[in-house]
Amino acid sequence: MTQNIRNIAIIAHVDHGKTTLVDKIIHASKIFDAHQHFDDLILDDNPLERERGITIVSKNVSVRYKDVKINIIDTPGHADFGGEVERVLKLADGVLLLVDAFEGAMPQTRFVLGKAIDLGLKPIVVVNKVDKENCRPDEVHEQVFDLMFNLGASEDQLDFVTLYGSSKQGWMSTDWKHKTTDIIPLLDAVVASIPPAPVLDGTPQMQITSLDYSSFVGRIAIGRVHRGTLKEGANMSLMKADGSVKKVKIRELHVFEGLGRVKVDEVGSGEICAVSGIEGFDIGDTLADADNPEQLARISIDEPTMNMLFTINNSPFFGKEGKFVTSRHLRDRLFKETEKNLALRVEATDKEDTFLVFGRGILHLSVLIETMRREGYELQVGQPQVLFKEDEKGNRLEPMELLVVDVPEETAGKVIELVSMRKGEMTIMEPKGDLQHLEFKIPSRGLIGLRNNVLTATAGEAIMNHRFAEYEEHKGVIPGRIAGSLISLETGPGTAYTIDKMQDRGSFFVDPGEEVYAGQVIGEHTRPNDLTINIQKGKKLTNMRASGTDDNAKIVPKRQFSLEEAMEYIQKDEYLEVTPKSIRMRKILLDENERLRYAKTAE
Ligand SMILES: Nc1nc2c(ncn2[C@@H]2O[C@H](COP(=O)(O)OP(=O)(O)OP(=O)(O)O)[C@@H](O)[C@H]2O)c(=O)[nH]1
Ligand SMILES: [Mg+2]
Repeated sequence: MTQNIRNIAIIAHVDHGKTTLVDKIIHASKIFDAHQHFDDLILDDNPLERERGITIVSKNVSVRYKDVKINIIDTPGHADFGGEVERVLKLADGVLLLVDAFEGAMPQTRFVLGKAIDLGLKPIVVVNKVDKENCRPDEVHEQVFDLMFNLGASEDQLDFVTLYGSSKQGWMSTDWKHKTTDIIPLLDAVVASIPPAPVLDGTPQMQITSLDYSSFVGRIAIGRVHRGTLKEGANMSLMKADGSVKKVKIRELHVFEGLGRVKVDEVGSGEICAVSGIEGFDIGDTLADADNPEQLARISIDEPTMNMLFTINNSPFFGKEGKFVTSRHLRDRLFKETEKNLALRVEATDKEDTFLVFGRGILHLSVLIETMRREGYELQVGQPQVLFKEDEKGNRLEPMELLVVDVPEETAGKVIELVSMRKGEMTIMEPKGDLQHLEFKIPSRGLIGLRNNVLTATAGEAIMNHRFAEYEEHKGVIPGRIAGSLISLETGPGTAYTIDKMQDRGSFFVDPGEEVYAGQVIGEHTRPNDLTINIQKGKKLTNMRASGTDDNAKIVPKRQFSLEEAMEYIQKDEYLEVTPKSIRMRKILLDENERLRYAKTAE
């Protein structure tokens, strides 16, 4: 059985068009194989991915072109999921590096390309989105070449093929000025320049690089058969990190075909497959011969950089909207998540209803929170905390990030000021089209809440991207949110009359008539201190009048927060209350006197 396989991973910065391209490749392959049929060609298939337009988990698909099977791994571009990309690169012999023809190489491009170069993978560069106005394909091509050179690419890697085109319009070409009608030039390049997966003979070996979960068969191990052949029903050895070897048995084998999977009896060296029936595996384990097991070099999983406290909802409004509200529910759900969410870690605390959840960033954690609230959970989370480390001398180290901001020239000064206040140091400032391109190194702590401020200062024009760089010596105190909170003194709906009267105190997060509780954060104070106010008193009946009354007319609409914005907004002494229908901010201590007492003892 000689197989002709190409294994490629598609990598890029977030939004540069990976998933769109994979969709188009699948479309195109239909022409070559009449036996395959497809349903909806939407690869980002979970509801959160669709809504946000981002890929959260990588996916395997496969197409046949000429007599070659091309396994394609679509990867997420957001930095929070970078660890996932690093792992799945192990499945590939080559990468398609996509770069936006206007934006050029961005932080995540550098990161993923660096990993691919280190692993010795052969790249094909796709300068995408050449349909965009003001794009600069030639400049971007040169930039990618320089980047690869600086990343230490070999002669062979530097000798890469470049294609230009538009995933969205579904065409690729070796010359961006000569538009084609399809993406065939790309498939031709893959077949010609990506090395075929080598077929290695010997006892079977497969490293488990990712996993899938099915409620019927449980956890499914995904990996590439490195050597030999895997057979259905075969007894195997599972080789663990601690050196132990477990006897396991392959229940079923699947390979990827189109958007789906097909069951097969055996899988040969070089092919990517999904194995069910393996109990107790971890990522990085090797599935090897039953009698003569040999381990493959382990892969490491990204360490978390951030944690958040998760606790049950104990606000006065608890249990009104959710189905799952007890600490038992919360515990089970969180630990279940760790079975498939590899970069996530959950630790119990000395309080039965409180857990520390460790993740790779705000987005990583917010995806979990959002998923839970959709499933019917109620919970509260605390302010996200970055994780510090100590070096051998006992110095405190903190995570630093590379921050890139593209911003109209007239607001660049404001951005630099905001970032500097948070201990960010500018490393690059250069023009990029009509924009200024700024690069900084900034403590991860300083990034929390920065986006809100930068967007306000630039009237929403700034494009911000960041990713973890390294740990460095702690940079000292960073000023937090400058404004204090407006806190409700009482429970009940706020009246238009009082909210109107208090407009000069700050901006509100609630509308007149909205139920609030004592201790809830209902707005942002114009001054640095917290202010507890009564918004329920006076002229209650005015609420009953039709909107458009004098009181209502003058009231600024409430400020709305997305889940992530709210996570970045809350302070140390505040919680975010999350239910299927609501996101509220609150003081951990709801009672004003208790807060005052606590503040005294803290002094
Ligand atoms: N103008 C233009 N837009 C494109 C092109 N390719 C993709 N897009 C758009 O860019 C956005 C992001 O595309 P995706 O394919 O989801 O990007 P991605 O790289 O998979 O993003 P992540 O998975 O989140 O990293 C979508 O709105 C696409 O419609 C292109 O060639 N030209
Ligand atoms: Mg995608």
